[in-house]
Amino acid sequence: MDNNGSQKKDFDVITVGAGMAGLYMLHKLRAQGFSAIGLEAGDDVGGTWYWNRYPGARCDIESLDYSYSFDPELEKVWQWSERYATQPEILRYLQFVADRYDLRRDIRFSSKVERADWDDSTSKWRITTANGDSLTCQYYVMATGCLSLPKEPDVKGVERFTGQTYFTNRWPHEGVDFTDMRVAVIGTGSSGIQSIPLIAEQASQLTVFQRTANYAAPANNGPVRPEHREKLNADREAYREEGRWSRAGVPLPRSEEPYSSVNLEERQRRLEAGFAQGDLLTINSSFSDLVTNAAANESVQDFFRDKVRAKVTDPKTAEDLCAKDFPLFTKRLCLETNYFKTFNLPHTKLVNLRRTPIASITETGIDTTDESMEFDAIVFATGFDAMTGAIVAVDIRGRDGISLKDVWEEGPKTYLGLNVHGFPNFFTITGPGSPSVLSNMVVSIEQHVNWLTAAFEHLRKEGFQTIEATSAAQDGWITHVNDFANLTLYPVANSWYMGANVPGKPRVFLPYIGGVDTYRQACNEVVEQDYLGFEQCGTSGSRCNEGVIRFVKPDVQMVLDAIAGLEQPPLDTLSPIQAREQIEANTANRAPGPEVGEVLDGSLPGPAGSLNYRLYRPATAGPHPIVVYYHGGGWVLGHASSDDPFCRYLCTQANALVISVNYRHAPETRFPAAVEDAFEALNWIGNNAESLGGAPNKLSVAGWSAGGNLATVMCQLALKQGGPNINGQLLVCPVTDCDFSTASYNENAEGYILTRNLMEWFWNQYCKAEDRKDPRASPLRAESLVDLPPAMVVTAELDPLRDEGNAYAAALQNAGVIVEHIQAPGQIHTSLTAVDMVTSANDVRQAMSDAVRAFAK
Ligand code: N01
Repeated sequence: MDNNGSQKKDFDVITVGAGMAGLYMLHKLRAQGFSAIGLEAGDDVGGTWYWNRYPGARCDIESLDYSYSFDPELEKVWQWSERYATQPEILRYLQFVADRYDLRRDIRFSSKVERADWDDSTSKWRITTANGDSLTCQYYVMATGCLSLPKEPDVKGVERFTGQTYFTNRWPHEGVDFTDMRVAVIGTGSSGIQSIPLIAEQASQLTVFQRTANYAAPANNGPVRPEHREKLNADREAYREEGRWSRAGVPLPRSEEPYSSVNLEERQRRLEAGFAQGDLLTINSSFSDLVTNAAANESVQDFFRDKVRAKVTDPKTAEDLCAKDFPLFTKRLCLETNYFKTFNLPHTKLVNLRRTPIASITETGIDTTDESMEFDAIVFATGFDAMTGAIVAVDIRGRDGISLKDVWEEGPKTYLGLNVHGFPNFFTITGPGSPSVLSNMVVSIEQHVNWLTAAFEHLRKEGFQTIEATSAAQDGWITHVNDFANLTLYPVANSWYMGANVPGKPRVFLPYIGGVDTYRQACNEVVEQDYLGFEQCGTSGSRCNEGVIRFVKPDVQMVLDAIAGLEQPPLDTLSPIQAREQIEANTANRAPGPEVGEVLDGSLPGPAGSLNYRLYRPATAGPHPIVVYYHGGGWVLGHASSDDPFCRYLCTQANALVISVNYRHAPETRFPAAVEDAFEALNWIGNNAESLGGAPNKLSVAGWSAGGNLATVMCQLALKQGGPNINGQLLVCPVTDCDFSTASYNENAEGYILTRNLMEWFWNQYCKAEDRKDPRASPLRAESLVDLPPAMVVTAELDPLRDEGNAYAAALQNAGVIVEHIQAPGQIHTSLTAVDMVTSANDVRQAMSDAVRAFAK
């Protein structure tokens, strides 16, 4: 039955937009027996490729990859003529797809959606269009694209110009002839960079107004690369599957090597090869850290700038065309064909708006602060209100009439970029919080459509009418999206990824940067866990597996993955000597931590022989407060320098003399040897504070894990024995008790490096069962904690020791001790001290060093 123009008013699904996403959605829905209609503002299919008809418009992902994969037959009958197809060819492709699957009969064109209202009593959406149509549906899907709502031209005097005005993203269908015209182009993003060389071919004069220079690689366009076609043809499904499980939706090898680990010659070779390849992804994939390491990024920026200087003859123009204001890749890289060379043409001029901003557009041209210029036409290549603009352009009202625009006032909130809490049965294809614009859009579109249509099928089968993200699941996802973005340089740039191009738009990183592969895995796991974090409701009841799909911080997860990749035996299956060897080998190549003024190794007299220590002195003038530090390692592993990066961190950040002291280890010497050594060392350091360069009476203790246990035991002993005077205690994931029955021991028994088994192994090595309740082993069991020094207790959410650390913080507080307590979400036992490796713990670490500073005051 034809839905287009029919009187039918109620559908299973209404999908908005007839671009790549909308077309595939309709095709899938029909195949699965859902009644569906597409509403499209334009008068034909094509979406972005319908509107963006400016000269030079092409895709920037190779056409073989930038095409549907859902039908192998389609892939055979459609052959791309070029590596990067032009807009007309891509539009023809989408028209071909619409015809081939007879999709037009289910699309109403020239139907701009204005409102969407959820009706709780019927569990349906009511969709209202500008031409007065009012339709209802169970599921409402916005397939409106990420770059579809043009940004308002925010240039003074824009309405005064009496010549011709064009917008790249709303280009006249009949084309524009610029012959003999004086043309201005404002904007040098992808649209400007693609259109400028072609406009220059016609115009008598071309003036480009550039506010921010962009990085661009050569497109090196031409026929489809034979080796590319061969690779696809050899095994289409394997090729497509590789794309689906890749970082950016294109099958491409990714280097695991950081930039600094590669020698100069090899770096240059890879950069040149990537540049010659002519694509967006190869250079970035040639090293592991170009978007996370500022120094590496800066170095590759130089490479790009040198390429511009080599192409542009006038040195001043060349310099102006060199991107300098943001890290490479943090705005979308542009692909150029003759863009830079266009500025060598005598009738082309570049105006650097940073030097001479536009004062106003006038009736006849553009005035900068420096000169008045006359034009016949002005082309605005000024971009889009990206990712959220087209969605909130519709007045979408969820439960109780809440407005999506209001909910998103401080930035979009979504679960998986698919659904929003408070808006049941409402979905966005490639919405904010999904890889979308950071990926090959077609791969991401297909993934979303497949996920959604499978979800609709599931709900139908299970008899549910509605599905809606829970607030907790959504909050968890937003945190995860931000955590990932914060590991990168992206938030630094004033890009449309950050919403920074639209005045007044909240500054939030919009897409998900964890990768298409990682994202797909998360979406799959949500389904496998019975739609984790979604509430599913029907007339006969509701079901919700409440939870957060990604709660481990992304960089912590990377560490876990790297360790899992080593496939080493668990420490608790080894002898103590083997365990020590394994740990030493694993940490041999770790990042060293920050530079300090001086590192000194020495020894001090212990109760049973001398004890080594390592002293870290700040570069600032002393004397410094002293922190006596006790290393971690379950009383079995480690030594005075085994927490080197963290000690360096504390030294520089807290401006303190950190002295990491060794103590005798188990099983060779068992409890209470470590306690006796630790106390003797503390006393010796207290007595020798001045000769060590420390400030008298400014002594605090710190320790991680078993070292945290010793640190607080020191405070208890010092109080009992009348000295030394300790100003404060920093306890990082401390062992405070021998009880294995806590919730955290059960929840985090496995999978986060410190396991329950390993902790049992440590206790068994360290302490006889009958000694374990001694407060010198289990300080939580001390009779009183009154009068202990101020404490900072830091625990990690995903640590078996979390609850005993939390209990200790609470017990200190109850005893009247000044306590600062942080439970770090998404962190594990070993990540808080993993300086440089786990940057998501930077805030917590900063709080630790602030606390240590405060102890000394
Ligand atoms: O838009 P943009 P776009 N005064 O926002 C300037 C995709 N795309 O349409 O950077 C003066 O990138 C603005 O300057 P600044 C692709 O994902 C793909 O070019 O804000 N200048 C900037 O130079 C791309 O990233 C293809 O300082 C003003 C430019 O206008 C995305 O679409 C092709 C200004 C806007 O650049 C957007 O690209 C085209 C003002 N008031 C687009 N306001 C393919 O190849 C803005 N600008 C597939």
